[in-house]
Amino acid sequence: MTVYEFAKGLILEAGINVRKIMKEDIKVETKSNPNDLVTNVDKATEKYLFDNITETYPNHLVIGEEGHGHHLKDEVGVVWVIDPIDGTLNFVHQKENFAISIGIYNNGNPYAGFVYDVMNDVLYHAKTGEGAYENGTLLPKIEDTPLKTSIIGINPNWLTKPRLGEVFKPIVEEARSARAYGSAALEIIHVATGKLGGYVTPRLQPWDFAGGLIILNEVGGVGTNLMGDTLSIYEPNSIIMANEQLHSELIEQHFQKNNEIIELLQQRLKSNN
Ligand code: 2AM
Ligand code: CA
Repeated sequence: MTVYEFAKGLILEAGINVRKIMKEDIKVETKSNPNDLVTNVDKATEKYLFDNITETYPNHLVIGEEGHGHHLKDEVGVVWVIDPIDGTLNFVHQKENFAISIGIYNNGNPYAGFVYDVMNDVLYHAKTGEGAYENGTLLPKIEDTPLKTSIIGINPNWLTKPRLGEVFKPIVEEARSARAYGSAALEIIHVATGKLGGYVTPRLQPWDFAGGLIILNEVGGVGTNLMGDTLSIYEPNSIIMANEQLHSELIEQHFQKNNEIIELLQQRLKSNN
């Protein structure tokens, strides 16, 4: 069995377990602040993924959100970047609109990405160079769109921030409209399926974007930080995921114009890391 086939089976099994345990009892705890939640399901699912990966492949490394993973800086070899539940607030409040996300990198190169929309039982998956799939169906390449006819994915909370609001408000004003789905992995998938032209956010952790980015790249989409730099799976970053045309337009017409604010944001991301 290839690593790709193993990962595909594993994420589907993890989803079955999530659907089972969430019917019983969801125990919610807070992390860094009252709105930063984690549940017994996040923890159990990360442990399930971590144990299965490391038992099957003892030399593979894992980066995960809830503490089971290794703490890596730039290791060589195979690295799995996993989020057991992406969209924990949706998981707790809505019992839907959340995903399990896995990105697998080999010596820093993208190998395969998986985002499992658990409640809809839809698995998005891609092996680098072989296209992206929604369950068994090959996804077409996404189309270029200018901002004025695009729907943008953005969390409205960012518009309330004094300096970042200055950067993001004109984007929302110029776009056809804006949407917030509450799971970064699924927002990236919505870009990969053409439902959104792009998704922007000032801060994501690697496990929020690692799987989705590989899928998006396979359909011709582009993912970078807000300065247009390549993303690393070893550090948090600001994020733009979009079709190629919209990506260039947002970088050139919006983010470069605000380079002082964006540079400050990048410095903060580095110092908090
Ligand atoms: P999570 O549910 O795995 O924590 C919500 O807008 C999206 O952003 C979710 O994908 C959520 O991931 C992620 N997120 C929430 N708070 C975050 C933070 N402080 N830094 C980075 N990502 C965050
Ligand atoms: Ca998570």
